[in-house]
Amino acid sequence: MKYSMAWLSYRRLPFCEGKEYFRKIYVQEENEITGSAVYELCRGAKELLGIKTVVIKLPETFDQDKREKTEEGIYLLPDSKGPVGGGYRIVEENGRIRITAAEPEGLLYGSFDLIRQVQRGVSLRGINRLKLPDNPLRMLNHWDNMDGSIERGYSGNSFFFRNDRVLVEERTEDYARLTASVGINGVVINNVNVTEKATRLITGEYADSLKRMGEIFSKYGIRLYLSLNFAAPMELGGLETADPEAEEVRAWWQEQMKETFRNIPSLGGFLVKADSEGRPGPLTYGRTQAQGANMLAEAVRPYGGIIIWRCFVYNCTQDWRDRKTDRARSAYDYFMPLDGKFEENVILQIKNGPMDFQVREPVSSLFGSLKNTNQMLEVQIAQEYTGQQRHVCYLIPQFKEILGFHTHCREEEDTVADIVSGRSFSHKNCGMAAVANTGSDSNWTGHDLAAANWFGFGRLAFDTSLSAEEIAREWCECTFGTDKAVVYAICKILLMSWPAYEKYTSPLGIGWMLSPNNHYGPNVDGYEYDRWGTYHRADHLGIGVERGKTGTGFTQTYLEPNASLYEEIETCPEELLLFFHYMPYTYRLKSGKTLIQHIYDSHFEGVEDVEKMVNLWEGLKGKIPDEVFKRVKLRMDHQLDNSAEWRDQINSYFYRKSFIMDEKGRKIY
Ligand code: GCW
Repeated sequence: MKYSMAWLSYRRLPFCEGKEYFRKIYVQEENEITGSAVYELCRGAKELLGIKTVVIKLPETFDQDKREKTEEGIYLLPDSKGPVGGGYRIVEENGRIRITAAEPEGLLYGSFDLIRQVQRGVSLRGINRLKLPDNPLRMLNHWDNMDGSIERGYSGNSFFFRNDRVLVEERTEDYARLTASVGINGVVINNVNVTEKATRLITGEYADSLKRMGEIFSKYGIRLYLSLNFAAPMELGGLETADPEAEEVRAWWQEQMKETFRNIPSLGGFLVKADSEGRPGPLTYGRTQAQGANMLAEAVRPYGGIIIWRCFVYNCTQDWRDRKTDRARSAYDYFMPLDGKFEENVILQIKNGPMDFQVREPVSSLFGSLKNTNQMLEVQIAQEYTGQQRHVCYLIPQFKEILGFHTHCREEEDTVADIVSGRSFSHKNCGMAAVANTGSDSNWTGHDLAAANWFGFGRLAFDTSLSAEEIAREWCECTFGTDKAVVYAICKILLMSWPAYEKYTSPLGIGWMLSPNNHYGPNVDGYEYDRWGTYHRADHLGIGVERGKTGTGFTQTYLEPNASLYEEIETCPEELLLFFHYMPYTYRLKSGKTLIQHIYDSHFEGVEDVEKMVNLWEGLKGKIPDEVFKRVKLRMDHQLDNSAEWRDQINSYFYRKSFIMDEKGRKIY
């Protein structure tokens, strides 16, 4: 089945102010990336505007400052004094559009930006845009397995692997086009849980296809990365240990990396999940996370490689009776003492929250606390805990809140966005990564509206100052066109969706309460007596995990004034109240409502919000392609049923625990 091109599915536009520019494209420096830029501009011109473009090579001696002598058209001009790091400038003057950048990537991003402006119906006359990427690394992490399945994948199978083979197909290139069009510059193609065949991806066995894939990515300014297995020296090399301090282990990795980088010269490096959920790591040998990461860093350094080391390390065999062990503290407790001990080519990749991609969590307290270590923010656009791409849940507003969080690590430039961009501590190896939400489905993301998270993550990672509303609108106009009614309804649905999901699922930051293993649908006690460290501790009087000083002390891992803010019930943000504190059902919130009444009200409201979303969507019949309309309609009908299930189970559970009636006398079971 042929797939769509999502926001790059160009429809012929009836009108475009300034379309003449696209008749001629002048290019000064020819290389593989500017080649892609030219290709994209020509393709956009043909499909959006019905124009056949003439491409003209400018002589090396072309002096762009003498522009009055040049003809109309689009000029792609390298400019060593121009915007760096993938940044670009687009300026229209006297019938010429000049895209300038210090690096070819910038010319590519500028070209995609120009096409977006055309798609959005923006006049190109007098256009003047200067864009510099905020984050050096803007990555997607695919959790794809070599048998073709995807861990936490909700949109079909992998398009990177099938039956233990690496796929290099037309779709590889189309994926690269989509991904690069929003500014992503690094892709990890295999699951962080590396087992069996995937362990062999670093050997010669898959070298040819990985090399070709790397080349396709490179044309689009994307670097290929792999996840690796820390126990590879044992599993592949037959050694008796994977101890990072053992001489034979270090030698094994150095030899292996020599071969791997020779086989795949465009490789950027590796993502590592160690000592986590059963995966091997340095702790087995009494070594620290830094010893493990640095050993690998040394092996990849000669090839310019980097090691992205995940901080998702915690005890997943906890006893639920134990109230002192706190999974939320875990990453902090492991990594804080190691601040400053990692090599320059190591980056710690930190999940946005201290638990695991719940609809609401505080920001990880490692952000701001770690000052001398390269850091990357990990978010999840695969909607593992937020409706699995069957519910609409536009996550960019959540990411905006995370990025905007003030850690108070410095007087200014202290937000998560400042830290991971490198502004706070002058780091160079840093940025943002998202667990990807794509698969082999014909629309790539299962739910058509989930593509907004893919597009949005890329756009936001490139430009963290964009608002969630702006990104929604951009995506919508590129995907569905500029009809005002369509844009209004779809943006409204997107922006309502995360708050709605929060309302009808678990209340006030407590999280979880969902079916174990598959993580879909309500199950209040699903994790309550289990080993994963994810409890709500509800009884007949109240609910919440006490993480203040009298509890696990997690509040104290934040820098002041945040530590006190979370410690005190009066100042603790209410949306996180139950994350930080055990509270009685009768506690009065700032709204004047009791906690239990808030739970009832928000659950009824959440489902009403979904009803509104369904109505908005129904109003679009005939205004968007029928196939898309129907596909989304089916999912939204399911979302409505499923949200009602959430509402009724949660409300009934708390009514039965607390014996307190809903003041409004609504149906609770
Ligand atoms: O949230 C958990 C997921 C696992 C995942 C793990 C991780 C890849 O349920 O499926 O494993 O996080 O982030 O490593």
